[in-house]
Formats: sequence, structure tokens, C-alpha cells
Amino acid sequence: MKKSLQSLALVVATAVAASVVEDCPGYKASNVVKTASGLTADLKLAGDPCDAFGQDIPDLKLLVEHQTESRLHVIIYDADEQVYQVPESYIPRPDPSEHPSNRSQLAFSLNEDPFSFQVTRRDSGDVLFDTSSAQLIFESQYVRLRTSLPADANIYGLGEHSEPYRLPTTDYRRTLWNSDAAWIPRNQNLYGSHPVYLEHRQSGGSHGVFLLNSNGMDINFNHTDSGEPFLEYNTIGGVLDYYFFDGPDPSAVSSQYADVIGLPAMMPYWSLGFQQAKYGYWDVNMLAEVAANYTAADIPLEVIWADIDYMDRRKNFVTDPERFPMDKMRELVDTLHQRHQYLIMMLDPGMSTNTSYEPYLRGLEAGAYLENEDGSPFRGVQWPGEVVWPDYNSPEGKEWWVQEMSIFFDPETGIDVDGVWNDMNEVAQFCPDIQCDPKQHADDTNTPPDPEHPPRPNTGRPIPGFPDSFQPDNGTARNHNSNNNNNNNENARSLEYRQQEDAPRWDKKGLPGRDFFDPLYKISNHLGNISDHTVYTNVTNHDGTRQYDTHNMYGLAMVKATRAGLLARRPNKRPFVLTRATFAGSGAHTAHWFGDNESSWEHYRASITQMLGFTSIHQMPMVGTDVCGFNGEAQELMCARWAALAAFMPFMRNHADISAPVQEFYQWEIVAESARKALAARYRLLDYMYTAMYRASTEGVPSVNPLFFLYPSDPATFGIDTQFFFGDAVLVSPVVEDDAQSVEFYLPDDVFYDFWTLEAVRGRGETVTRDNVDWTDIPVHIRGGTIVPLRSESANTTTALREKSFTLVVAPGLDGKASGSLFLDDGETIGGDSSDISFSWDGSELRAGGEFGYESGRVVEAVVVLSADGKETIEGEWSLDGEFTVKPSS
Ligand SMILES: *[C@@H]1O[C@H](CO)[C@@H](O)[C@H](O)[C@H]1NC(C)=O
Ligand SMILES: *[C@@H]1O[C@H](CO)[C@@H](O)[C@H](O)[C@H]1NC(C)=O
Ligand SMILES: *[C@@H]1O[C@H](CO)[C@@H](O)[C@H](O)[C@H]1NC(C)=O
Ligand SMILES: *[C@@H]1O[C@H](CO)[C@@H](O)[C@H](O)[C@H]1NC(C)=O
Ligand SMILES: *[C@@H]1O[C@H](CO)[C@@H](O)[C@H](O)[C@H]1NC(C)=O
Ligand SMILES: *[C@@H]1O[C@H](CO)[C@@H](O)[C@H](O)[C@H]1NC(C)=O
Ligand SMILES: *[C@@H]1O[C@H](CO)[C@@H](O)[C@H](O)[C@H]1NC(C)=O
Ligand SMILES: *[C@H]1O[C@H](CO)[C@@H](O)[C@H](O)[C@H]1NC(C)=O
Ligand SMILES: CC(=O)N[C@H]1CO[C@H](CO)[C@@H](O)[C@@H]1O
Repeated sequence: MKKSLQSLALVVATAVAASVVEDCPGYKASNVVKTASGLTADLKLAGDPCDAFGQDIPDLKLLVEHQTESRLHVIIYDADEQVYQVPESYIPRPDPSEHPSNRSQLAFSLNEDPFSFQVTRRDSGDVLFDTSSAQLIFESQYVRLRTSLPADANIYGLGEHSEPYRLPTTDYRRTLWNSDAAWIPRNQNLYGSHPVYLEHRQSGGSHGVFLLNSNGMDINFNHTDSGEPFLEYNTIGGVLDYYFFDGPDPSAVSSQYADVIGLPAMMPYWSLGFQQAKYGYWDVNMLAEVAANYTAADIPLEVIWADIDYMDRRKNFVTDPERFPMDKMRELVDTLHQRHQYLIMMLDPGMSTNTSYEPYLRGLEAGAYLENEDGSPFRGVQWPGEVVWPDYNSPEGKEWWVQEMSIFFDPETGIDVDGVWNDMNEVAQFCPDIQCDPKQHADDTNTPPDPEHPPRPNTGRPIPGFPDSFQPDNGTARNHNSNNNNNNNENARSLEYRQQEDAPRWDKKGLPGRDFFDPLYKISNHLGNISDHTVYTNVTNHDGTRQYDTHNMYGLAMVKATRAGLLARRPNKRPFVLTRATFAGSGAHTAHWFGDNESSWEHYRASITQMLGFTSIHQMPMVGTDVCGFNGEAQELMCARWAALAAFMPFMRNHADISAPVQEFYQWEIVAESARKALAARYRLLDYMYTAMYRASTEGVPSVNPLFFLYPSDPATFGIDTQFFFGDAVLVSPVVEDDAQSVEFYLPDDVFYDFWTLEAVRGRGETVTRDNVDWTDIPVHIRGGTIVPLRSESANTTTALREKSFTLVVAPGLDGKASGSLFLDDGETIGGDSSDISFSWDGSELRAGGEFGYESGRVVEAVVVLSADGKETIEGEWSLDGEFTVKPSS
């Protein structure tokens, strides 16, 4: 969201006295000791300190562990263990090794003097990582490590960014420092930080490199004077904690990374339904009206969202008593639930300091907030004016947050919400810099309740399907001024904070004596200095670490607390959290959208590259974009195309800014038609996608695949980021040019089947052109060799969808065979019964086997076998609660 930050096209002085850096002496290894799983060594500064951006640390240690056959852990840290390391409370480390190094696929070799190391593939000898081209620099506020790259390396990841999926590798910088980034500017740091990349080689497969370091950093791609390409990490703190993954299949790299940072959370079935939001739905009537309008337009809507509009003067946990009165919000939720629809509401991290605001006061009492040296809460400015921010990583902050959620979202007295949206958690703050006086700034920027939108009892129009209180005043209107927020008082009084456990111990809190505002090495933060527009980096967290070191993980800690709050209310149901800020490991707790983009063709295209980064590298399978764009005015034809494209993205939500005109799909007939058609396809594919989400959450394989993940030896696929596989069988090739009606797309050397007509199409490893693509159409193909389970028909809610029977589409590959799978459960219960059914086609017979723990009561009513000669449909009634075989008569 939202407040446009002036484009601070700041040229930060990163240019360094190169001579100084080049004078750095590097290190010398000694005392090398082989261990069962690797080795340890001491590293000593090899000459006079250069102190380029701080003080050189003279004594380091190296630890190398072959943790599994495919994972190598290499950490370089200070001998005193004072330098900050990422606390396990954010990212628990994987269990230590048991695998001796001689079974590892990766080999580590050490050069002792000057110190450098190489990681190679044991079988082929391919060099994957080689630090010999520049000296290691390890200082108090600057750490540099460089690795050589092959020419024209194919590198992916290092998000969050709005660049092409395959990153530029010449004179290119990725800065990792979570920031508010209105208009998702190119070549800048955005909302999330994921210091992980995958490199793919045509002959050698893929490998992955993860640097577990949460400090601000620049990752530079460049060439040496003699033209050798390299990738260089420049971080302003922390240690060099690397994990190398051997792949060699691209999706194996994804899985191996998930083993370290955690598998992604499984999402509820309903969250794959279509969702609508807007900043500027300024009263509760509007939420009901939008839902009713979707029904009238015959477009399935699963979830309606409440942005900060619902809050009383932008305060968390209190509704605007006039525009969103509690009693009517409760009626809204009840009605939505009866209609099998859901409500998601926003919670921001900034808590108003208004002294009559009880949730804030309870947080004070609980000691929930980030604090200044004197123990007073650290203050800044956010939507409600002057605010304080919780320390979500502390037991105090987390437990208080869970309690506030349980009060506000109490099904008996509050809002029985279905999911929570966390925004502004980079942290974004409106005070621009450390000179800012929050009180003054809040007074200057505070917005009173919107005078253009006075309270109103109803919309003046009937809202079919909603209670009387939403209907035009015909004598039934009530007094909506009743202030609901007192509902909470009783609960509030009985609230007692449990005795807090001690904050988790973490010794590696960071070196003393650092400059937290103005380190000598300046990362290229597009917002300026590192404390600009965020919580000041000198603030100490409850566990003794500093925001300087933990800034990038604020959003991660927040979503963990929010998830805990949802679980406390509904202990056995999968929570749904959506976040803007992310870090490595966030996928284990939350979904993500790509922030505040623009209603433009450029961002329509960018949404594909952003999705691929998150699903294939960053272990965040549940992602999507603001459909039709957030900022600016959505054009009809663009929105029609975008509705179709987004129907093939895991998280599908139309959302727009308060300043943007309305853009619900029903606003234009051609958009409505496109949405109806695309959503019918999406819903028929919903169980197929749900199965892909299940694989992501149990195996770490992508929910959406880039083409090269499935065709890793076809170099033409390496740079493709305008097409993708939804799951691993459905190839989506949208029209991508502005206002175009034709598209050129690539079909690998394989057999495909048109999703809409089921006709076979032989791919030749060439680009094909499709002309006259209707505004409501999108080219989609099924990959040969797959079996796709479809619901036989769509429905207007996922609840209704679950009643439908299945049709299996068998799409034989070039060898005449096919396989697929279907995961079934009740869609929401954690650890509930489930079936994991596998389908195989050997050229003459379909077999369904696997595990059948969930009684779905559903049947397969048709098997459609595709071929170059046309399709054959076999009808019948095969229960999905057990094994079966189907043999066509021909
Ligand atoms: C691997 O190393 C272990 C001891 O670390 C040894 O027992 C085993 O025989 C070795 N295996 C091979 C294949 O060299
Ligand atoms: C790449 O190297 C050139 C020449 O030294 C330098 O001007 C440029 O800033 C470097 N780019 C990055 C991203 O480091
Ligand atoms: C709902 O539809 C009605 C009738 O077309 C229209 O007047 C109204 O503006 C729509 N409301 C919203 C919130 O889209
Ligand atoms: C779905 O369709 C049914 C039957 O037409 C209708 O009764 C129901 O209101 C619709 N639900 C929604 C959420 O549109
Ligand atoms: C605090 O909140 C109360 C109740 O909403 C309001 O009347 C008062 O003006 C607020 N005080 C400040 C300083 O904003
Ligand atoms: C952080 O810096 C601010 C501004 O200089 C100062 O007022 C505050 O005391 C510092 N806080 C800590 C914890 O050092
Ligand atoms: C960054 O901080 C330094 C030192 O506090 C200050 O001199 C400089 O003006 C700041 N830069 C910006 C862009 O605010
Ligand atoms: C008026 O109230 C009745 C129920 O009391 C309700 O059925 C009706 O929809 C309301 N609105 C209109 C426009 O009649
Ligand atoms: C990714 C992308 O296209 N970003 C654009 C967002 O919008 C701003 C302003 O229009 C552009 O400058 C960015 O390039």
C-alpha cells in the first residue's frame, strides 16, 4: 500500500576508494582439521588491516559440513562469536550432519594461503563456486566474498525484484533491504529479501547457493578487468553462512533449499478461489454490494477483503463505529459464511499511541513494543498517526498480538474473520529520516475520517442476498452509531498476561561499537539511508539484537505471530495470512502478493517474472499480483487479459488503490466475460492446483514451473518468463504485448494438447504464432505425458465445487504414456484424513492407485484419452475412495 514515497532516485555513494579495498590482505588458513562430515580451520588476517569500511576482524573460523549427500554447509565466522548471526527463533537450522563427506555429491577444496575455497561437483568436477578471484574481506560492518561465474550464466532468484526472471549478469546490482516500494521500481530493493540463487547449466544441471544472512547487502554482478564474470556479496554485517545445493534437477534445488528454510505452508482449499479487494471500500455496505454484484454478474467470488478503511482512524483491532459498526460487520460475516464466502481483514504493525486506545495500552502493559534505550517504546508515524511497533519475535510481543487477535476476532463478540492481511511490515514508516519528530510529523500528515464519505446506513440500493440492515431504509434501519468497541471491554479486563518465559537466548547479538545509522559501506537502498522510512536501525530488540541486523526479518516475525493468532482461534484449521514483506523462510507461514504495482501492460508482464521467482526459487508457492493493477486506471482490454492470466496464478485477487477507479471484473462486459471463462477453467483445475500446492508443501517442488524446470536441456527455455507451467502439466502462454491480439510463444520439442479444444499440437522446439486471440481468450496447453484431474464442471463457490464429479484428461506423451495425481482432503483441517491418488496410463489402460484415507464420496465420471487422431471419452462411475482401472473398448 499506498502512500507514494517520493521517488528518491538517490545516487548513494557506493563508489569506494577501490585502492583501499584492493589493498585488503585477505586471510590465511591454518590448523585445518578433518572431521567426520567435513573440516574446520582457523583463518588469520594475512597482513596489515585495510579497515576499508570498519575494522578487519583478525581471527575467523571456517566450518565445512557435508550435511546431506546434496547439501554442503560452509560458514565463516569470527573466532570470538560476537558477530551477529541470524537467531534460530527466526530460522531454525536444519539438523546437523550425519553423512560422511565421501558420499556427498559436492566437494569442497581449500586453498590455505591466500585463503579461498571451491565447491565442485564430485562426479563431473564442474566448479560451482570459486572465491579465488578476490580476497575475502571480513570487517565489523562490511563483509565481501566474490565467486567467479561462467560466461553468460543463467541465474535466478535474489528477490524480491521486478527484473526479468533470468537476471542480468553484467554490471548489475541486487540490493536486499526490505522497503516500501510503490510502483515496484525496476533495479531497486523491494519488499522482500531472499539471498538465494539457482544457477542452471545446459550440460551440468542446476545448483543453488543460499547465504543465510539478514543484513542489508548489495549483490553485484560484474566483470574483472580481464573480463571474467563474477558475483560479489557485499553485506554490512553478519557472517558468511552458506548452503550449497547440488540439484542437479532444477526442482531438486528448490526441494533442497526447502530442507533448510522450511517447507511452505499448505493453504486452505478455499483460498484458491477468486478474491476481491479495494482500498476505498469505505463502508460495510460496499463490501456486501460488491459480493452481491459478483453474484449478479455470475462471476464466482470466494473472498471479500477489508483494507484499512474498516479501521477506526486507521487503528488495528477497532472498527470505524459509523462506517463499519461491529454489529453490521458481524452480520456481514454471518451472511458471507452462509453464502460459503470468506472475509479477510488487514492488520498493520504500527499501533496508534492514542492514550484511550485499549489495545495499545494492553501492549504497553505487556511490554510488547520495540523500545528505546530508556525502556520507552520507540515511536514513529504510520497510518493512524504516531505509532509504536511490536517486537513480534519476542514472547511478549507475540503473545500480546495473539491475545488482541483473539479478542477482536472472537466469533461470539467480534468478527469471525477467515484470514489476515499484513501490510507495511518492511517496516514502512512515514517519518522520512532520523531527524523526524514523530509527534510533529503525525500532526502534519494525519488524515481525519474521510469527509467525502459520510456514514450511511445503506447504499440506497437493494443488495440481494444480504440482511435487512443492508437494504434501503424502509423502516428497518437501525442506529448504527452504537459504538461496538466497548464489546471488548469485558474481555479486556479479564485479560491477564501469562508469566512470560525469558526471551530466547541468543548470544551472537552483534559486535559492540558499530555505527547503526551511517555505516561506511552504503548499500544502494532506494529510500536513502538505512534508517530512512523505517524503524531506526539502532533500536534494540528484546533479545538484544539490533534492527540494523534484523530489519529484513520484521515481516517474517509478524506473519509468524499472525499465524499463531489465527491458530489460537481455530486450532485445527489451516490459517491464511497474506504479507507484503518477506524473508527467506516466510513461505512456511504465509502467502504473498507483489505489492503496489501499476495498472499497466508492463506490470501485467512483470507479474509473471515475479511469480516465477517466488514459486520456483523462494519457496513461496502461494503468490499473485494485484489483478488489473493497483495504482492508476485499469483499461478495459488490459483488465480482460489480466483476468485470464491471473486465473492461472496460485493467489488470485483483484485489488486497487483508493485513488484508482473501480476495476471489479463486473465493471465491463468484456472483462466479465473473460473472467467467467477463465474462472470456469481455474475452478475446474482447482484440485489439480491444490495437489500442486500439496506437493510444494510436502516436497518443496514449485507450484508454478518455469519452462526450463521441465525442459532443462533446452537452452531456448532458459530465458522464458512470459510463459509458465501452472503446476507441472498446464502450459500458459498469454498474449503479452500491449493491446495485442497475437502472441508468439515457444513450444518445446514435445507433444502438447490445446486445453480448450483438446487437439494435439506437436511442439518442434520453435516459436509459434497465434493470431486473432480473442480478448477473452488465453492460449493454454496440456503437456504430453500427464494426466490432469478436472472437476467436470465449475461452480460459483469452492464449497459447491467440492460436490462436483471429476473428469480425467489423459494426455499421452511421445512414448504413449502418461501419469498424474490427485490429492484430496476436506480442504482445511490440519492433519486431517487425506487421499493421495496416482494415475497412470500405459498406452492402453488407466490405473488409479495410491493412498485412500479420505472418503470424498466423489467419482470420476469420464476419462478422456487424447491423441493425434482425436479424443476418446469413456464414461462410467469410478469411486475416488479406492483403486480402479479403466480400459477403453477400442
Ligand atoms: C566413507 O567414510 C567412512 C568413514 O568416515 C568409511 O567408513 C566408509 O568406508 C567410506 N566410504 C567410502 C565409499 O569410501
Ligand atoms: C561494475 O564495474 C564497473 C567498473 O569498475 C563499475 O563502474 C560499476 O559500478 C560496477 N557495477 C556494479 C553493479 O558493481
Ligand atoms: C453494484 O452494482 C450496482 C448496479 O449495477 C451499481 O450501481 C453499483 O455501483 C455497484 N456497486 C459496486 C460497489 O460496485
Ligand atoms: C451460487 O449459485 C446459487 C445457485 O444459483 C445461488 O443460490 C447462490 O446465491 C450463488 N452464490 C454466490 C456466492 O454467488
Ligand atoms: C484519541 O482517540 C479518541 C477516540 O477515538 C479521540 O477522540 C481523540 O481525539 C484521540 N486523541 C488523539 C490525540 O488523537
Ligand atoms: C538511536 O538513535 C536515536 C537518534 O539519534 C537516539 O535518540 C536513541 O537514543 C538511539 N537509541 C539507541 C537504543 O541507541
Ligand atoms: C544519511 O545520513 C547522513 C549521516 O547521518 C547524513 O549526512 C545524510 O544527509 C543522510 N542522507 C540522506 C539521503 O538522508
Ligand atoms: C425492506 O425490508 C424488508 C424486510 O423487512 C426486506 O425484505 C426488503 O428487502 C427491504 N428493502 C426493500 C428495498 O424493500
Ligand atoms: C517493474 C516495473 O515495471 N516497474 C515500474 C513501476 O512503475 C514505475 C513508475 O511508472 C516505473 O518507473 C517502473 O519501472
